Amino acid sequence: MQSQYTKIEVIDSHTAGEPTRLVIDGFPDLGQQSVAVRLDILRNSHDIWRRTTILEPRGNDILVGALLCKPQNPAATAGVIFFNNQGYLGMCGHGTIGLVASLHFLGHITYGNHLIETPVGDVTAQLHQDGSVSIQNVYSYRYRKAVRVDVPDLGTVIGDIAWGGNWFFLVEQSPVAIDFQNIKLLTEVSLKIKQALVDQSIYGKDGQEIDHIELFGSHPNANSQSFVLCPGGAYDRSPCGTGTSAKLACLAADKKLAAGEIWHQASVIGSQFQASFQQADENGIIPTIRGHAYISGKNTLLIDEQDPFRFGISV
Ligand code: PYC
Repeated sequence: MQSQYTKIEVIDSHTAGEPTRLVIDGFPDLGQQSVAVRLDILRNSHDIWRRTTILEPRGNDILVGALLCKPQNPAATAGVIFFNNQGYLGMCGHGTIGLVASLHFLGHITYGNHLIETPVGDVTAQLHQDGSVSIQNVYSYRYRKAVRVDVPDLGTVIGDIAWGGNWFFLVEQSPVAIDFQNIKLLTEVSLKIKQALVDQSIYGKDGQEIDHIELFGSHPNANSQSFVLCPGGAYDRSPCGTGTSAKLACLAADKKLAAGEIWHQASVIGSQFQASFQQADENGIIPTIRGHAYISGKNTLLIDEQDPFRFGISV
């Protein structure tokens, strides 16, 4: 019997090692409302498309999906909805850099500034002549300082809670050295901290789940090196754009970094973002994150109606 295929068109890229799969065609029409509303429609009525695109056998746990959307604002270049193996993200820094690089690869945009609509607010992206991209992220702030959490096998861990487009628990002194050799241990420790936050009812503002854990250490050629645990249990290969934004919010609150000063944030694999901020008000900042994305594929995903795993492998 001849197979019938449904198709999804994607551009794959990676930003500082962290992959982004930009969906340019093939998802259902989500309407013309804000991307925040369209995210809810995708989550509640069409989640199968996320799973099909991102889960094995077509995707994997580290892949971040980005659905290209027509923006509401005629002055904006694009709207975007980010998703991963577990669900949806408010904002994604590496993914926005990947989006801009992919739109440039497709010939849809030129160098300069681009307004991008995300579910948690508008961001501005600047595509530089050298191919790097700067993202002026959403308003970022530290919500709570030096929060104590009791973690089984680790004891008391102290961290800040901050918003950078997603919620982060930031541990200044990682209990495990930030080293590529320690990925398994860093992941285990971060998962324990994440679970302890839930068990001890420690949340972001308005009871929102803290779904990213960030551990920090020193680095010989950067201001800091981090390990970032993403919501689905994978670690971020990049220094994490929203995580670096949360970090800047804490540095600004502690007056350890001045507005306009450059901060070099290294990831656990050694890739780097350059970051700085403008003070927005007494509580928060507007961060700018600069990085480079590389195109790694221009693909048509095929969904064979006879394939028992066509909608992805999940529990
Ligand atoms: O770069 O913001 C980011 C990010 C979030 C999750 C993975 N990367």
